[in-house]
Amino acid sequence: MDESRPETVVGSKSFTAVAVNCAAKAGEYIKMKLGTTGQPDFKYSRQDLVTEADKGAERLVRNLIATHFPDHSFLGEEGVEPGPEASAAALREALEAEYLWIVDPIDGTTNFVHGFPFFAVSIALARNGRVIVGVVYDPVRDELFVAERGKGAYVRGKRLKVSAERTLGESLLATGFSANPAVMRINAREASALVQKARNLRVCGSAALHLAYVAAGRLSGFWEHGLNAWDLAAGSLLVEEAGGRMSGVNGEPFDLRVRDVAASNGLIHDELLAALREVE
Ligand code: 2AM
Ligand code: CA
Repeated sequence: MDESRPETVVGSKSFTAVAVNCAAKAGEYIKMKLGTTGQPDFKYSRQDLVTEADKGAERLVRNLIATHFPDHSFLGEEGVEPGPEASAAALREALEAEYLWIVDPIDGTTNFVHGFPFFAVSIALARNGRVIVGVVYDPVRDELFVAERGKGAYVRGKRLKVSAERTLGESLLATGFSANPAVMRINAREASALVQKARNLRVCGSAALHLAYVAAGRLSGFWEHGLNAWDLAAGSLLVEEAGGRMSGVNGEPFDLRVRDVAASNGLIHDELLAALREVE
């Protein structure tokens, strides 16, 4: 027994085991709350919603992680003031930690509020600013997507692999509409242009699940503007470990500070970025 560790530390569970356990527990909790949370509160705008379920699930995950790893830092969507500037500032500070857990208790809150069954718990662990574990859990389908850096990405014990489409014309794409009206207008023009080039376009309302679907080969590519680290951290590792590519929409290398993001099977990435660049 290590005397220097507080009594609350539970054994030597692996980071991934804790992430999986937290995601499963939080997923069960939000599924139980589905349809019972009443009116949401507005955060930054009338599109930016939060419910008691978001706050309760985040508390649950934060407490579980603190039990296992009391020295680790924690960045959760509900612990940060609303708005892009506050998010960026919180992330800058948080990334200085050696171990940082990045948690979105419900990615797809608007869907959750409306009972549209496409939302997920997203939990990632970054070491010195680089994601090393990522878990995205869809409690409705009971699909838990998990990745460890260098060890691949899995769902239900099956290794994930991105899809094989080579052109936009054969691709099923997804995007997400930001709550910011100016960004939404740009995004609407992009969506209009891209849907004409691709096989089709989906806008399902959870960036974390869209990324998991790119990793699983169910979507060929995805882009969205104005995302936060908690929307992206876990899903980005799923995509990379499934053989896909992450970048900024202008082609810059992906890291947790990038907010305008493209993800794909790799094969269509340059064509996707070029098509986005063409949009006026
Ligand atoms: P959320 O449900 O956790 O808020 C949908 O297009 C994606 O954008 C979701 O991942 C959603 O995460 C995120 N999102 C919704 N409103 C947002 C906002 N105001 N700022 C940043 N991201 C937002
Ligand atoms: Ca989110």
